[in-house]
Amino acid sequence: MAGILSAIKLRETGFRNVTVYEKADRIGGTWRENTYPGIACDVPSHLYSYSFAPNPDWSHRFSPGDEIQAYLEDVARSHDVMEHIRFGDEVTSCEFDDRAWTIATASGRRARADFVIAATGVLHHPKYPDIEGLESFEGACFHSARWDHGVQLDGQRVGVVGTGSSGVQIVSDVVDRVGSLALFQRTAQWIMPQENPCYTEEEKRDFRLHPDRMRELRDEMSRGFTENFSNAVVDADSPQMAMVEELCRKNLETSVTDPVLREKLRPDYRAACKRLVISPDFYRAIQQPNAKLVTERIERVEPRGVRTADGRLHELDVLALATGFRVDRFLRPMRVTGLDGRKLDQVWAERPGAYLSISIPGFPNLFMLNGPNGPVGNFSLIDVAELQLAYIQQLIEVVVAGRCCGLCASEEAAERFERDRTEAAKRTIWMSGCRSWYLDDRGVPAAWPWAFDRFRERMAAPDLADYEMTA
Ligand code: N01
Repeated sequence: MAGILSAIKLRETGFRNVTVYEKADRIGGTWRENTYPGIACDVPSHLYSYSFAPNPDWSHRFSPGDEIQAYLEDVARSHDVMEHIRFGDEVTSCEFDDRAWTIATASGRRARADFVIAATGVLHHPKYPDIEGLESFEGACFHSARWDHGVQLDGQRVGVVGTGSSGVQIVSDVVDRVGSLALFQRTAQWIMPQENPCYTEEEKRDFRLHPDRMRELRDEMSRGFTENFSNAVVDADSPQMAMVEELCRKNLETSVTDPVLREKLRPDYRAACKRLVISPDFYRAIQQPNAKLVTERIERVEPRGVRTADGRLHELDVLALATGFRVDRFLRPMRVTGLDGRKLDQVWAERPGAYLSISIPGFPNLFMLNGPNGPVGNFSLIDVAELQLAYIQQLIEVVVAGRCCGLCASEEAAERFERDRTEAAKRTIWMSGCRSWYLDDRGVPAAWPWAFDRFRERMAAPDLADYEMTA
């Protein structure tokens, strides 16, 4: 998503020599990799679209993953991006030598670049659980982001580990066709109810005839999302968070009839502390007669299934691991070397960081989209990337105008940003007492801890006093 955006916008502003490196043989990022049953985006589709490429054909308010994949391919094609992509060639290293970057790829190619934009994504590297005996399982076993569509599910005994957004969507989708379904829950999740109506043919025709209506709808959705959620998650005491909590609690009370199951599904932390799960039908799914919620700790996996701490063996044919992602990777495993031989691996040895999530001191003319500690999870990442790219383009302009050869954030600015960020994080809902992928090794949310409006303001124009320029 962010790589396509970069190619389109850079070319629009006159850059002719733009290459996009894609290690796979198809574009799409998250939407190419995640094809599990039931996948959809929980940001409304008219908002989860590029601002410059509204799509009248979205089928639902929250459209499924394959539609998003097709949309991204469409946009890339119609904006002539495809011819700028080198497919199937993984970037292995980027090295700065005082003037420019040398990009090396797995195929042995070496290319020079004045600027490097890293659009490598956040939720990309699957996190496999460390469960004893996992490899001994005799059935089919795969991660949610590596779904094996060759495996038959109909009538099978299916196990799902994990109750994040992926696990919940998988369970809701497959329950009606599998023989039995066991959901292994380590931590209960709050579930935000959400209707997902489809757009009628008439509405789509109307969008086609009046594209302004899509823009208006996008703006309206963006405003609603920002005010009711994005701006509010950073203040645990906000009335909006209390409202979200009430909606989730009511959803649980009214949707789950069995009091024992209801208590098993009740989280012991505040709603939206973990990334909020949005689902119209998870509670329906988990109450089906062929479904069971397993809350006993997984002891080990055996050839025939999953053994829990109470000694029970849950026999399975298929085991899906919806266990999330390693969220601290970003550009890695690429080897990135900046000024004076500085290695990114060393700079990020403790944890990844960057000034405004975009620039790393000592790494001139390297900029990240959806980099470390940026707004993740609670916003449209397309909006985020568009704002970041417009900011990065202003930095590039400084170099192109001849004011310097290269620029990157100063150490002082990066430290100040990190200090302020860590302090502000204390007030967020993410630090109200739960374990989640937002929290880094210190328990500090690796996210933008201020209102989304503040992010927009900071992205409007760079403060060049925070940057070091090289002659
Ligand atoms: O992953 P997660 P995800 N034994 O990290 C459990 C986006 N997304 O792929 O809570 C047992 O949220 C873990 O348990 P616990 C969205 O930003 C969006 O679901 O740590 N269980 C947890 O339940 C989302 O937040 C959409 O105790 C283990 C689960 O696995 C992000 O991607 C759809 C375990 C991991 O949940 C990631 O979501 C999908 C173990 N050893 C994803 N290890 C939409 O837009 C982990 N778990 C709808």
